[in-house]
Amino acid sequence: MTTGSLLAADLVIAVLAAAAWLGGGAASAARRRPLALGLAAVALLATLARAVTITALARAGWWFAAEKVLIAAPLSLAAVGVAGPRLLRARGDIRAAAVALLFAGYATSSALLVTVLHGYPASAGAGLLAISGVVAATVVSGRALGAHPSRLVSRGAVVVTVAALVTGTGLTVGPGAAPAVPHDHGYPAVGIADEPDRRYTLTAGTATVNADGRNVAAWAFNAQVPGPELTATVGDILEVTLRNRDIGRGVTLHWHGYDVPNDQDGVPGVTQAAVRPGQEFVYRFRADQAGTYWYHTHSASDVGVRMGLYGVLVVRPGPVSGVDVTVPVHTLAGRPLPAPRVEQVETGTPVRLRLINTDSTTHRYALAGTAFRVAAIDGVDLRGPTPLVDTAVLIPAGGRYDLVFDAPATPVALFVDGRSVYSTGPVSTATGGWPVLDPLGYGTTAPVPWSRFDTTFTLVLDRGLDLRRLLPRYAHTVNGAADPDIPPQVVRRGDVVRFTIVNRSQVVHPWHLHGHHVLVLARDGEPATGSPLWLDSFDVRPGEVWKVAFRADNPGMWANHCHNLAHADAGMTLHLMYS
Ligand SMILES: [Cu+2]
Repeated sequence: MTTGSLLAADLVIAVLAAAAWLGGGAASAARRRPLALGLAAVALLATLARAVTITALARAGWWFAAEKVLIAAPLSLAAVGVAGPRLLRARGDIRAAAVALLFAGYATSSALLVTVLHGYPASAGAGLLAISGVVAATVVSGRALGAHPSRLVSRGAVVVTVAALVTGTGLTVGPGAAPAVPHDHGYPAVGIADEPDRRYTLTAGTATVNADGRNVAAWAFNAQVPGPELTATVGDILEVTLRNRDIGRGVTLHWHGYDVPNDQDGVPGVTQAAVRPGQEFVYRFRADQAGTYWYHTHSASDVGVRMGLYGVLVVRPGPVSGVDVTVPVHTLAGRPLPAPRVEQVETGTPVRLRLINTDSTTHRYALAGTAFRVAAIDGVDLRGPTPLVDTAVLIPAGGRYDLVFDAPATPVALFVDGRSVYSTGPVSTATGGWPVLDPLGYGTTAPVPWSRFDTTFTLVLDRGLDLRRLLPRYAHTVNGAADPDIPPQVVRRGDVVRFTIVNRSQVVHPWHLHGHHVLVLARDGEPATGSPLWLDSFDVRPGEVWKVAFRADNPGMWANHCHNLAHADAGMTLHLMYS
């Protein structure tokens, strides 16, 4: 069983236990003896089963089980300890066990709420809040059912509740008072003074475009989705003028995967101010990394990119030889955008397909009709890539894979999630059952260039209630906090930095650090064995633990976020900061 399915199973069992205890309490209050006993038996079994799932999760990593061991387990023990003996003694009137069963229900429910609303890290505050809720609910239920606890017990309960509530609230809010990212610099325009080799102008505006045969409203660069393809040769100085015609939410250009100087990174409120309607901003940087990249707005990025404010950036080492095409995949208004149609290619011609996933979720790509190699991932060439046949690749949100092959005499076709997007003729192959390439074991290995790390960080990805804004929201969190309250990761220039990313949520988080490529060291404790993988976008699936490293060689303030842009918008964004 994977850690991801263990997390899901534990959640289901916890819900079952809480519901059965509460149901048993209600049934016994209504003097429905067989039902009450049946539900109590289910509750007991589910509570015991949780001992197994919590132990297994703790063995997979403390991040997955902390609050379950420290808060849920003691509360569950108390539930069994109080409800069990009371049930055994309730031979005559089952109603006598009602308060005890309800207490067990409140205890397991509040432990469940700690996991669902608070998560990692476990805090004394969350534990105390949970206890105070249980005590208060039990006292209220007892009164309602006519149970008359002694004056001492009642006073004790009130004291525990008030004390737990006061300390709990303080402790919960306290650690969140983290230093927020300073958002008030003057944005010095440094850039490069040299004369540019390539000049482009991108004008952002609302537009109507054709998506899969239907006209839909879009936000577009130069009235097209995707925007114009920007190309350069290594060494070129690229100058891109961004103008905003009428996008009220503002626009910037972020060069996804391109490790530009910080002031060219296009993150509003961090490296520049958003470009408002009628304004412009000039980006200028040297194209010194060959590879497949893309650009997109980082202002209101979730809606902005989804509506079409993106395009391709390709930097080639020299003149194009053979067929070299980009295949950006995007879903606009729920419809896949068509990929460029391809003419018949002469047999033996070298072909490079630059696959780019510009959506917020993973896509599955399958190239049928030829053997191929994955020449590069996220713009960086792989070492010793071997030929693959009938193998699919998964590309995370924001990720790029370059597939290369020599054109065979027979047609080839590229399928994305089972749909043909590129073909040189009819190919009828069922690709759904193909195995998926694991890039961590593909190509020729090379030693990790560092033997020690100067700084280490751990990011635990989860969901939780965020109460630090006027409207409470169910945020996507990092270490229990949501943007802008996640403390920045502070590094010194030259540091070798290692960070561990743990996903204890139920959904995939495609992680994306700006300004740096990270070298993958290990996933779930298994070291990477293939070609060195320098990534800027990688899927951390539920229950996975990734270890990656990079050298801090690009000073500035960098966004470090989930590239499911709806998640980033809902709190899952922090910053890497040079001291
Ligand atoms: Cu995410």
